[in-house]
Amino acid sequence: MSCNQLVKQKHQTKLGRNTILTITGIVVLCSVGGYYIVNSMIPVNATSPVFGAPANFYVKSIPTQHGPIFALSSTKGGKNSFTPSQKPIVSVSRGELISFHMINQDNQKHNLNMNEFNVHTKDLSYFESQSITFIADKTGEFTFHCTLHPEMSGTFIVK
Ligand SMILES: [Cu+2]
Repeated sequence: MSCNQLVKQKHQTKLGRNTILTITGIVVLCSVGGYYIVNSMIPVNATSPVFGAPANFYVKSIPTQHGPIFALSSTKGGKNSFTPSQKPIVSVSRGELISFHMINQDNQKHNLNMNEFNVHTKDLSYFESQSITFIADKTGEFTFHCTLHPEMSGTFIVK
């Protein structure tokens, strides 16, 4: 084997090792990334991922003269403005994929819960937000509320 060939062979081996390392790195990154993406697509009241765009509801907790309330906005039906109301009402169809995006705009902590659909945010601090996706898998009238302020509530209707 000539010196030239030896150098060439050594060079190829080195390249090969780097290529393997790069591929391993990409595979690991994709697996970890994929795991989180697929995991984030599992509704909180389901066990397998759901592909599709959810109906988005934006919930703000805001202070009022009469205490904190939930204010609601949705992308459903082209509406997209917050309507302050003591008791907001959300109406959806059975089987719909729903995302609640909650942001706390009050300087005390608030959360949002709806036990029937396993919807529970953590206690959110000032301007902290959390999104929860679930399937409206049963019909009826349900209440979502803040456990820290039982008077803070809204109605969730599934038809
Ligand atoms: Cu609250």
